Amino acid sequence: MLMQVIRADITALAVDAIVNAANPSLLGGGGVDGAIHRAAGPALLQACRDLPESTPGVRCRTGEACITAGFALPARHVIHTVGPIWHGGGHGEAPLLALCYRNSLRLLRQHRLHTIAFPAISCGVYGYPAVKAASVAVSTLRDELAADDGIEVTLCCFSEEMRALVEHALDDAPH
Ligand code: AR6
Repeated sequence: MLMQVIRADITALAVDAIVNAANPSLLGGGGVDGAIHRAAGPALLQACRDLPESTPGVRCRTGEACITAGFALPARHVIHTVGPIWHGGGHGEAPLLALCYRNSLRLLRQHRLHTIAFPAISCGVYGYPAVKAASVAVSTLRDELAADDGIEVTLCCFSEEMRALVEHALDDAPH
């Protein structure tokens, strides 16, 4: 398993799948979600609308993941996942965030894809503390990925500060 950390705009990455930090409606928003929808074009919104709702207005619950095409993006697919909103850490935030990573990888494997880029899910509007989120991301990915499964993971950070912090989590986590 290969895991790298870069500072980049995730919408520019030509990987099999980029992950979107979405909200349960999957109908777009700000942050990385807004950037992905702008870069993919209106066909992405239509593809999201076409996904079934589990309850009115909910296409993807917290911790779940759904896949669409990437449309005008250089990435072939978008895996939409919904991170937890940070409520202080005592409301199951860490296991829910871990589920986002696990369920995204599950979809990647189901679709026989190999390269995936994640943004720092929940670390913007949803308020998850960056150091804690980086540790969940790295330990979950290490746990999920075998050395020889051919999957290449890019942790795509939008700021240098976040890149350094995730790099640190990679150095710290048990190998
Ligand atoms: N490329 C990579 N990372 C980015 C980009 C980009 N183009 N733009 C922002 N980030 P956020 P959340 C980083 O707020 O906290 C939306 O409105 C950003 O710096 O996008 O999971 C959804 O619709 C931060 O580190 O996602 C939801 O309502 C990280 O991406 C809500 O926000 C995540 O920040 C989800 O909140």
